[in-house]
Amino acid sequence: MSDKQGVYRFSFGPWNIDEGADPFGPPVRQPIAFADKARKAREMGFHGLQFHDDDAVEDPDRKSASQIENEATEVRKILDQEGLVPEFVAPRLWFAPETIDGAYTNNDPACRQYAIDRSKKAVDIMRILGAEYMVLWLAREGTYIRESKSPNEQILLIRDAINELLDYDKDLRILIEPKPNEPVDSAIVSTAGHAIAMGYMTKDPARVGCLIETAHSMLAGLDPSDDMGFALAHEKLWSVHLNDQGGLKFDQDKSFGSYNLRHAFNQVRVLDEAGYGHNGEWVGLDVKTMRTQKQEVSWKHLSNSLKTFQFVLEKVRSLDKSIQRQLIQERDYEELDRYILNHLMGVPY
Ligand code: XUL
Ligand code: MN
Repeated sequence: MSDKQGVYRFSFGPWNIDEGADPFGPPVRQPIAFADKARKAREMGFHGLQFHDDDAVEDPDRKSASQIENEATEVRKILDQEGLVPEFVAPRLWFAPETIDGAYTNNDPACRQYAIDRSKKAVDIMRILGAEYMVLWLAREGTYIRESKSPNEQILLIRDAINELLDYDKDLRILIEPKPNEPVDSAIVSTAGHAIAMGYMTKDPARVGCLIETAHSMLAGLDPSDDMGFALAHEKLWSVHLNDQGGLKFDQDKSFGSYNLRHAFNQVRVLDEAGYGHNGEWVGLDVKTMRTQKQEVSWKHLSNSLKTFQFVLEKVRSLDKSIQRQLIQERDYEELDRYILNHLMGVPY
């Protein structure tokens, strides 16, 4: 990696190279084997991979402990061969019939138990892979109609579930990835503020942080760089999912900076100025292959996102701080706007 990238470690998840199915049409590409994705990750300059539990062990609900151990060990071998680090494991708590009405907040206690058991399996998989932490995207914890669940009870149920996982593994660190909607109409832990407050409610707040995803902040109508700053001020920004989003639509997971370069600039600026990455924090991507892409170029959104990060990082580090300071002092923010735009466009100021 070039010096410009400094301390940053980059990752993505195997689901970020997909077959192109969407709610309106079938797959348009052949699946790519995990080993090929891992090789491609290394070739593109990534340092690690992210996992859902079933990205590592297919259908863990139907596997014994020893089957889980064997399958996860095979994945670990591939990672080792490629020199890649497993960043996290996230339990997929939104696919099984038991999670139709939520996982930890399901109205049926048997379904809630399923969600806890499945999460514990994800911890086991995490340990076999050697992943650094667990990510909880609380996909179906919320409602389609308000009267179906109590909002305060949902918060307490999620707290209790997290406490049970913290007890299950005394070294476990959990990163909550907030998102305001999709798949449910209204998610209960919807923003950085909710995620961090949830962590403080648990029995060991020092082991609960958050992961901010660009698109998720934007879907909440917020600026992702502000959300990152908020989490940094709480010392809770333990990972990020960089991508992009064209306004309040479905979760688009576009390539980083592809929609709003200035947004990308400001996210990297906030991270870099805060010394993010110096303690090993990852720069994760969560970007989706365009459905139009042919098989042989179905990874370009990843290399493009990485290139954009490098480009924007160079812009962040070459910003003339004395000009910025002076314009702030003069309170001439129109001129500051001009300076930033010129800088981003490469036009002399
Ligand atoms: C969903 C999302 C997930 C999480 C991991 O929008 O971002 O892929 O990142 O479960
Ligand atoms: Mn994500």
